[in-house]
This record gives sequence, structure tokens and C-alpha cells, in this order.
Amino acid sequence: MGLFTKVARPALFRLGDGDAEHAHEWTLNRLASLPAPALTAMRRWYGFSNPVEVFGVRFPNRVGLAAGMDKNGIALPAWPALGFGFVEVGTVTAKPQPGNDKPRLFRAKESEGIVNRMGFNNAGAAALADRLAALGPLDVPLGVSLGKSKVTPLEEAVEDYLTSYRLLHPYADYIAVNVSSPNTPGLRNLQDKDAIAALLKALAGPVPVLVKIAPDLTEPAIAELLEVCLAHGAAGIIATNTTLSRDGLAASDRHLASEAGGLSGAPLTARARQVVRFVHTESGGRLPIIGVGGIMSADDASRMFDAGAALVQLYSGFIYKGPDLVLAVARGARPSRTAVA
Ligand code: FMN
Repeated sequence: MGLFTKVARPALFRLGDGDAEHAHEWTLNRLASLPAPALTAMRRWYGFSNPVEVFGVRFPNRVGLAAGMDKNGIALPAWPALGFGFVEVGTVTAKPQPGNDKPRLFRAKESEGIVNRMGFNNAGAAALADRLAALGPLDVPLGVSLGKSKVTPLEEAVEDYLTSYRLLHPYADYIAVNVSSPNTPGLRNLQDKDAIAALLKALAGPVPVLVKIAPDLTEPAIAELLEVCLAHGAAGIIATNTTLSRDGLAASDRHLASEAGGLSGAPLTARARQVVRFVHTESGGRLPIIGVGGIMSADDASRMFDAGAALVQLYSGFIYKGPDLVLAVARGARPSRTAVA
């Protein structure tokens, strides 16, 4: 059992008992203020090199930080030091917005899950662009996740994404189009054929664009979306976002079933993998996949690779297991022969 599991996690979870979001903010701020020698020491411990090229981008290893952990990019140098081979910042929106009322983040501890309805709380695309300009290039690839501002009507979504894209694409190794958060009313309608086609057309350019999808889509809906992604030059699929399902919650966490929001972590493992397998098979391996959802162990990651993922990302697993998991997944990453690389 590593230092994180033995000491840091219990302390953080106690800190977060009343307010999980407070624990999150506290940790992010600590990570943001780590001095360079500490980052170097961490990197020596957690860094693992196993380079791979996917959609034309070279990754030092196959394990990334999922969107939502560092929405405003305040702790960017810390993530590679914790072993991540790429980082996805955001989701950011064209207009800064406060997100939903608190509380909006709940830990389902027994189930190793998280329920959140953050609602894209973020400082806005321009603030992130300023931060990235000041920081200079990261030494791992940077994905930038874009979402729709809450106040923007769905009919004006393309222009809203485009505003963020124009500000941020110069800093991004890839752009993630988030059309799958359950916490912005109507957002998931943008997964429909015509809407995603319009978005992909508008964002076509030199930077690879990936589409992040929900685990609650039916297979016919995913198949339709994949056709559009292939027709309009999407570079890949990120599967999956959080689920509206409440299956897999342990008895002591059942009270969270009635909280609105998306569920992540262990209850999502099987469904996310199933979606990755479907995307891989249905697209004939033509769309590289970033597999995300319920990766809580190196074994879960191996199964995600076997299902067809070229890269994986962690969110809840990192909260529950800490940086030891990043290293274990990076070390064990052996994508199957069928995975797109
Ligand atoms: N996904 C996004 O694309 N954009 C977000 O802003 C975002 N915010 C999140 C906030 C929280 C608190 C959590 C728990 C997840 C968020 N996600 C967001 C979803 C994660 O990136 C990931 O797709 C999902 O949690 C499944 O992975 P996991 O089971 O490893 O957590």
C-alpha cells in the first residue's frame, strides 16, 4: 500500500467529508504551488516512458488526466510530474461561468464512485488562453476540452465552441469536443448527427479534434455519430463521459442515487469498456479511441486497451488510488494488436 493510500487519501477524504469540492480545490492549489525541485523529484519517482504516436501526436506514455480535474489549468506542471503522459484541461466555455449551486460533488466511497453536477464551472476560454500563453509549452501533449456556455442557446452552439476554439487551438495538441456532459441542459443533443456534423465542419483545421461521448447513448446512436465523425475528419473518440445510470452503487451509497448529475468510477467500468469495444468494432479501427471510465486498476486499463483503446484517461481512479495508479497503468500498458495506434 503506497503513501497516498495510507496517509494522504484518508486525510483528504476526512477534509472532504463535509465538502468534497473543498478537498479538491485544496489539493489543486497545493499541486499548483509545488516548487520545481519537488516536481523533479516526483517525476523521477512516478515518470514512466513508453512513447507512442496516436492521431499524429507523440505521447510519452498512454495514460492521461481526464477532463474536469484541472478545468482552468492551474496545476499543469504537476500532472506530468505525477506520471501522466498527457493532460486534458477544461472543460472550458466561451463565457466564464460559476457552474451549478453547491453542493455539486459527492463521493460514493463504498462504491468507489463519484456523482457530480459541477456544470462547467470555469474561468472561461480567454483566461485559460492567457494562462497557457504565460506557462509556455508543457512537456507532455495538452488536450483542451471545449463545452457550450450555459447561457448560449443550442442553436448558437457552433459559434460558442468556435469562440473558444479560436482562442485555444494554438496551445492544444488536440481539441476535445465535449457534447456529453449531463450537467448542461440540452448539451447531449449536440451528439445528434446534424449537430455534430456542423460542429466538426466549423472546427476543422490543423489541430486534431476528438469527440467525447456519453455512455448512455444507444448503439444505433453511436453508430450514426461515428459515421459523421469519419465523414468530417474527426481524429478520434473519447469514450466515455459520466453516466446518468445509478447501477452499481453499494447499499451505503444508495442515497446518492437521487442526486442529479453524472456517475463515474467503478460503477462505470463495464459500460465504458463496452462502449469503447463497440466504437472500435463499428469504426473498423479507423477512429483512435481514448478510453475513460472506471479505470481503477492496471487490470481495468488492460481490458480497456483490449477493447480497442489506444490511450486511456483517469479521473475517479486517481481520486481513490492516487498517483500509484498512474504508474501502474503506464507500466502495464500493452495495447492489444487490434488497438489503433
Ligand atoms: N468530463 C469532461 O469532458 N469535462 C469536464 O469538465 C468534466 N468534469 C468532471 C468533473 C468531475 C468532478 C468528474 C468526477 C468528472 C468530470 N468529467 C468531465 C468526466 C471525466 O473526464 C470522465 O470522463 C468520467 O469521470 C469517467 O472517468 P472516471 O470513471 O475515471 O472518473
